[in-house]
Amino acid sequence: MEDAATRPAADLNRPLLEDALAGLSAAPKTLSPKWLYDVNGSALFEQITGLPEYYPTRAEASILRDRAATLVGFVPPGGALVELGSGASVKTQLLLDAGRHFGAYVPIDISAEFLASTAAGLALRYPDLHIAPVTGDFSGPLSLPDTVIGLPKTAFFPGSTIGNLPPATAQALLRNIRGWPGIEGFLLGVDLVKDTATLVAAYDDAQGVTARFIGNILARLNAEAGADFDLASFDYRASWNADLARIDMALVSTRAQTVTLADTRIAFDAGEAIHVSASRKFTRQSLARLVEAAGWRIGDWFTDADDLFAVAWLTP
Ligand code: AVJ
Repeated sequence: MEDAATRPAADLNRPLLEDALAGLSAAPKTLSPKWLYDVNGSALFEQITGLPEYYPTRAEASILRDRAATLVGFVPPGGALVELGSGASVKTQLLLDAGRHFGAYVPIDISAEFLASTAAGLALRYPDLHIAPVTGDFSGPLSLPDTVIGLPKTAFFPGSTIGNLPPATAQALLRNIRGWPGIEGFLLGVDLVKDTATLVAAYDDAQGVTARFIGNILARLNAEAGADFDLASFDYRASWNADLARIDMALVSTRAQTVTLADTRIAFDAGEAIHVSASRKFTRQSLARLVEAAGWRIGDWFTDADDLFAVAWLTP
């Protein structure tokens, strides 16, 4: 067995290490949420979606189920549905089941392993659909497979994942999609502003699954970036930031300590936080401002019976 000190440099996950070094050298300390979604993290997130406190998945699914016929009607015959951050594509099946006229489905996800198994499962279930998975990080520019370049396209970005991107990154992504050849519309799921107790409970569940999901990023740094985090000395904290309309998710050092990351030593004060993720919440108005600045308009707006969540139909 090699320990972190003797592990050859080539074994390290360099992009993870470099990103973490930059984030942990900043004040306040940060880590990027994109590193949450390895195989373990993706499985933990799937578990979150079934928690009693985590309403967004159920609320969005109820919209997709109740409005499936209307929503798939936005996709022209033979058109491609291009999904960002597809994960297990559970919600997508509500659209694919109703959208037998689709020509192609392009799931884009950062977790290559998760994507491959999801695509294989979908191929069995939808034998006539062209499935063209793309491994990619949608916080940067995206390129689409050649096989779908000529098709009319509808983007699908459910889960309110747009709310996890910093506003400038969200803008860049909206603009990038707006520039895809053949883009005709965009189905965008967004979580809505609501009472603080409901919001905080959704991100700080009683079973501690969200705490494990966020804490997994430190386990990953230990396994892949030569770090020596003592996981037991970081607590998870979720809080509502009313000014920025977002939930902040952080790991808080319970004591003064020094952590080594590859060769770099990083000092923590007792009570010092690492900001890991933010989940922005929207109103129809705040979403309109965001999308209009990127060349889209809200053409239609669908909410669940309890007004927890919305699926917006955006048009160029
Ligand atoms: C799927 C990325 C939108 O912010 O609600 C859930 C991620 N993080 N609980 C969200 C998440 C902690 C989730 N997104």
